[in-house]
Amino acid sequence: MKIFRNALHRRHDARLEMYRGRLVPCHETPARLDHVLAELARRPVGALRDPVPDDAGLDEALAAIHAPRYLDFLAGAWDEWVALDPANAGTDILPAVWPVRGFRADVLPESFAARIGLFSFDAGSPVMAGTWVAAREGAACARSAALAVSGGERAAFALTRPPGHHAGPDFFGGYCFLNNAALAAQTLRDHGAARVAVLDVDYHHGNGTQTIFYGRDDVLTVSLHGDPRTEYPFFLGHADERGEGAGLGANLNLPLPRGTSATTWFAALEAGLAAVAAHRAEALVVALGVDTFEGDPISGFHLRADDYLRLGERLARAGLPVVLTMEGGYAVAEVGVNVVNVLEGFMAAAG
Ligand code: SP5
Ligand code: ZN
Repeated sequence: MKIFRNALHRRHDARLEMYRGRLVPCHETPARLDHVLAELARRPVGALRDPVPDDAGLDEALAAIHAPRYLDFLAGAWDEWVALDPANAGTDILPAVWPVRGFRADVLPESFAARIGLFSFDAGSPVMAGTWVAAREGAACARSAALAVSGGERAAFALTRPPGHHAGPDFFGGYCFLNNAALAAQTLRDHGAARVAVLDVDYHHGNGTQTIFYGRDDVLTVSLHGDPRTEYPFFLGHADERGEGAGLGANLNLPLPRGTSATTWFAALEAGLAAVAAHRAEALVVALGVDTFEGDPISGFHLRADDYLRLGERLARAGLPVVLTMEGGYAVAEVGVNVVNVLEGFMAAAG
């Protein structure tokens, strides 16, 4: 398996996220990815490589899934923040005001505070000096993984953080800024796959990916996740969301209650893979979060380390070329074993 690693991931190392009225340490830390690298050093399932250099093709791919004014804002947000007050350089940026129903999103405010609210949906995803550079290099990893698979590789992994699946056409949130899984799907489409599927196995609903492709029938989006009635991101991810317009029928949500066992989860995975087969997808993107782990501090499913081997095997048996993108997983010390188990299970079953 080709593994494209984001060597710039540490540039995004935010300090605090808002939780229950307090600022608490960020769950989404550089150590998460370091644990995957350490485990890959013990169990090499593929050589590590850098993505193809940042180029015009990356801009083009990003522009296909994100709005220009969102990308422009994110690219310049840190410089704007520091220009407001040089003392801001010591503090990460968090939004505190959002345009809810009835407010206007068409008029771009001049105020920085207003614009960062317009382009986000929570106060848990700090933007810092290196956020853009880290996220952009991650997008390059996702694109490179998709290009490798388009070129005939059976599987490739974008080993990156910050994660991506909560980021929508023009918003960040859920620790995500650029949607790596969507970028991989779009790249596969642009390089020969007529129909692509995204299967999101992170604990949280892949709201960003769903929203990006909601009106399209060429990219099926499937997500297995904690029921949004009780679980983050709360406002999307219900079973009755099936897509709209041309995309009607090309979105499948499989919400499961907090406390769901591995047995029930794997049954839902079968339903998700059946939809992928029915879509006649020619390539599969797996948004790989391992926050389904029983020890995850912010999630509520009960998968164990061995279950990730089984997941990898099952994904391989779907028989499609696969791009995996690294998403959530916050039991930091176990993230490496769990992620590499998926990759190892895949390689063992892919033969
Ligand atoms: C990619 C991904 O998995 N994003 C998840 C974002 C979840 N953000 C909200 C989590 C709030 C939980 N905070 C619990 C703090 C207890 N100490
Ligand atoms: Zn998650």
